[in-house]
Amino acid sequence: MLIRRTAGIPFSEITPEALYTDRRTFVGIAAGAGLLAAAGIAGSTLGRGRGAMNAIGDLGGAPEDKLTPYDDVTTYNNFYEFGTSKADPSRHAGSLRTHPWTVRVDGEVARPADYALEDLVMPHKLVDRTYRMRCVEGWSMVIPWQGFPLADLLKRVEPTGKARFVEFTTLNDPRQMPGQRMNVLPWPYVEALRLDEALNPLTLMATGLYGKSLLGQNGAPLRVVIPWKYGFKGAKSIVRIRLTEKAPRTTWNVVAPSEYGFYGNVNPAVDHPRWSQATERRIGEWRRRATLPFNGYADEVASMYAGLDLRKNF
Ligand SMILES: Nc1nc2c(c(=O)[nH]1)N[C@H]1C(S)=C(S)[C@@H](COP(=O)(O)O)O[C@H]1N2
Ligand SMILES: [Mo]
Repeated sequence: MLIRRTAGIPFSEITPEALYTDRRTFVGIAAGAGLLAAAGIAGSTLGRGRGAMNAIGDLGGAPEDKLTPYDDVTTYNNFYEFGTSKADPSRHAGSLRTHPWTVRVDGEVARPADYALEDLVMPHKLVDRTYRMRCVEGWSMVIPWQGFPLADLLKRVEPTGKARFVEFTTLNDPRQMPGQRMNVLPWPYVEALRLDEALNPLTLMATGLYGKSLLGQNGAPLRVVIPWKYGFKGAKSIVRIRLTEKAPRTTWNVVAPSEYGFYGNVNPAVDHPRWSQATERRIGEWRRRATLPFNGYADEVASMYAGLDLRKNF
């Protein structure tokens, strides 16, 4: 298999490190801006003020959709590779080494390869996308992500005519991931999308949030974000992206098929067998709010499911 590697600036030095002063203004760090310019990806995050968030998926500044504080986004996590309690990932993910990092892209593509992370990410223009995120457990957050559309990557690797699904695999390394020394889930964690879902412009490969590189607990160095689906679909710390003809087996669907379907679309009308999905609690608030069909992204995604029985295909 071809190894793609280019000498150059380490990824750690070119990842946007803009600081958020308030929810709409980025303030660049001068040194960081210089490195970004040198790397040819200036303008991805730094130097963009008002309007930076006006991409697809921007929430439009509705006061009821305030950004979830950075401290909550980085300390209240699900990442069972680092333990099953919400505080475990932020406590234990410091042991995750994210460089060097290789992502295998294979299966039904014309250009299969093992990509060094830099080479996978660098060709893409990074975008800012603030998304509502809804966990199947009934809590939600609003997170300003940085990354690039998965569609851009898929076009680059040229799916074959047989490709119908995209599978994502998380790192499997019990030395770095203490939760993997326990049998809470079959490792590695695997998730998948239909190809049309993967190509939807909302689907993001995230490399950062709040203008900072992803921390281990949020899925560094690369994770997938699908804002109209429950959080479990968004595999973290991805080492392999495989295109397939047949539907891949996905972790939570294998473990509990009656509770977690392949689709995992947010749907307040279809309850989890053990609890209602009609409402949610935004982290940082006490009141419960109504959960929206497709998590509020129906205009962008509902057409992909026309004619599908969403009670059966949950
Ligand atoms: N590899 C892996 N990916 C994962 C999980 C996990 O346990 N392992 N948890 C999922 C669940 S249930 C949720 S809600 C989101 C949480 O992402 P966050 O902690 O960045 O908010 O990650 C998803 N991705
Ligand atoms: Mo979740």
